[in-house]
Amino acid sequence: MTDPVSMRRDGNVAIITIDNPPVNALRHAVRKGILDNVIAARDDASIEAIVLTGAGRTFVAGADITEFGKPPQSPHLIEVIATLDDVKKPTIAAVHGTPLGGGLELTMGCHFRVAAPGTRLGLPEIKLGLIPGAGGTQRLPRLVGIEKALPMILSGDPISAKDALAAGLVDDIIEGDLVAGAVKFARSVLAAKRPLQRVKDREDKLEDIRANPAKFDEIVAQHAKKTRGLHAPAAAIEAIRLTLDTPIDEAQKKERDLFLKLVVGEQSKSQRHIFFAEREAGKVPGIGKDVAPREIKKAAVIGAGTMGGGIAMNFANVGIPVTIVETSEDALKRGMATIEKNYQMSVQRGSLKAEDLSKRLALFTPTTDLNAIKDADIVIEAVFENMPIKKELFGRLEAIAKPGAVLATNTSYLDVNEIAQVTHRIGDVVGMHFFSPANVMKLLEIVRGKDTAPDVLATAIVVGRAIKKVPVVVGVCHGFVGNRMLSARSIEAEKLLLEGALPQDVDGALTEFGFPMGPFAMSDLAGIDVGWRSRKERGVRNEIADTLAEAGRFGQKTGKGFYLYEGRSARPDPEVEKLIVDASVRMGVKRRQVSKEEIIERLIYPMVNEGARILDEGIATRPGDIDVIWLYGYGFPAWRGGPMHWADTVGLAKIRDRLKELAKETGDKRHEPAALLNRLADEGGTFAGLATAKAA
Ligand code: T1G
Repeated sequence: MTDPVSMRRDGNVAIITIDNPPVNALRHAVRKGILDNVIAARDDASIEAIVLTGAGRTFVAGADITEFGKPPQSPHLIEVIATLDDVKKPTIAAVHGTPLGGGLELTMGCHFRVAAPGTRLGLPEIKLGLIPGAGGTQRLPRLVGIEKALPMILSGDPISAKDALAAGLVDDIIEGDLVAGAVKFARSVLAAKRPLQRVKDREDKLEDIRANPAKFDEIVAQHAKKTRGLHAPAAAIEAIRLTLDTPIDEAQKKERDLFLKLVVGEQSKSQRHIFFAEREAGKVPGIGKDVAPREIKKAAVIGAGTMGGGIAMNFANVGIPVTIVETSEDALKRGMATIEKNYQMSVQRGSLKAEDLSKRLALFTPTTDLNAIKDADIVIEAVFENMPIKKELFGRLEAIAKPGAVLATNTSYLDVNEIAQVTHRIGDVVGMHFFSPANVMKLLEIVRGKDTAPDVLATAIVVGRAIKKVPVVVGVCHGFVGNRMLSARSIEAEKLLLEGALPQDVDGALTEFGFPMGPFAMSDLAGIDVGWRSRKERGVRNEIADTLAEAGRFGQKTGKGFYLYEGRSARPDPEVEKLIVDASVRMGVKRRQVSKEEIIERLIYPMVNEGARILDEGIATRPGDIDVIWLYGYGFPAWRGGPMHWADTVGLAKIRDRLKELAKETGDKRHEPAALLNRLADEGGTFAGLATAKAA
């Protein structure tokens, strides 16, 4: 392993370069290398200035998250920064790519920071359930002020180099050769004999708020979103508040204590689990970098309804021209009108510039002629969830699409293998299951047919990432992974209503758990009639939801469903309570008090059980894949890490035993513990341990 940090000279300027691919994370050897080289340059009288920079695609992107949870090794980052603080020669951090977290904190040990255009700078620790732990909460406010620093730290979102220059986080933007520009900047500092003020000594941007500390709480009120039981935001605010009245050395110690408490907490462990699980989810065993994805320059979407329109928007949003096909001019016009309305809303919200609206729409080629997809590199169908309709369409696509085009179905639960069988290019067929609204939800289930070609699978993953989704590869079964587990939860939710709970009890328990909304509010949003029609087609009945639908209570779209609506605000409806009580009588179920704890157990344990079966059947590769699906597809709270990670924290034996009881109490075979769950529970194992075993 070559040294991850090296130093060369350009005349009287030392250039210290960090080279630790892929993101120059600050693992122990990197911290030690920086420290040794800074000390060497500091003590070398012939060196008059120091430039600190990173090789590869980015400056330091943070502490090495894989080191958390292991015993911290000196030199700690805070020691490296303290050594930089005391260098009496000009120190200049020359950054590019994504100087984040500890990487940005490292630069704030230098007198100056210069950035390449396009650099994005931030403190994303909050996204890992942490706070900056090496001075960031004290130094960023000293450079940019509390009004800018607090929202940056609470959101964890990076800012552009331009924004950073305006805010005072960087001192210059260097066009062209970054290092040469930084050396030139260093020489200009020397020539001008510019005063060298340490970031830690800068107080000017704190004067106003120190004189008017009430302003701090106003800023907090503006930016502290509903954190629903999250620990890191509160800790971040507590740390930043120290800038008002606590000397920085003491404040940095308190910041460190807050950080160390968070880093061993379940919430941060869960969020760090998701960070890595999300990256693992797109890796398919046996499909390495040697499998080249097909090039996608042009897309086509069949169907301009809610899903088709949303899917097409994803391509236009990243500049990929997309042909969108409907069966009639009317349907096409309606679809394009919805797309245009969505973009207009984005312009109003400021996420799309008005002048870009027409450019974005120009990327669409709306048509009723299916032949227009003949030169598309990928064709995604989003027509009715009906097997004969999909088969007929794929038969036609087969004759029109160009050789090598990826043929994807957006089906949410139908058998991709059966669809593929109607074509002679079954290797080109794959499932790309988007979640509604398709232009918003980040999850993309990539459904691997038994004959899907490796390069087609690789292409679907690369395209998924390119259109800013989180792709997870799943196998073929009814409902794949997400919806299969959702149906386990929905069955229990309906049974809980019959047994004594009300919609607001069930939804309330799940929102308190951390979901953005519960199953009944979700049904009202999606439309109770959607499930009702599908159940009628399949000859199954859901007593309460179908009774509501038969009463014309479809949910938000009819102003009433499980709840009564005034606009989007929902409130419980005594009529629904009566309807539920009558249903219990009809079904001969004696109503009783149902506790919050029981609701959570009854809703999530069966999901975990179904997840274990899914792993046993190889429908999902890793437990983390299931966690990522539930986070990005259904809003499972990141600070609980997803259903399988959460199950590990509850204890698999406890879950297994409760499921066994339920199976006995209810006679419902679905509660029989899955073989994998039984095995892990018996061994005292965890789902996480399973992933590691697989990886080994
Ligand atoms: N530590 C360890 N590995 C990391 C890493 C990190 N900080 N960041 C990325 N990786 C790995 C990642 O797992 C993947 O591995 C590969 O690098 C490429 O990442 C003290 C305590 C920088 C914007 O939170 O946001 O500093 O899958 O696929 O899409 O106060 O990575 O290839 O094996 O994401 O180009 C703060 C986290 C840490 C930044 C690049 N920093 N990283 O995105 O590539 S806490 C962060 C990112 C901290 C201090 C605190 C992104 C990226 P593999 P990638 P990318």
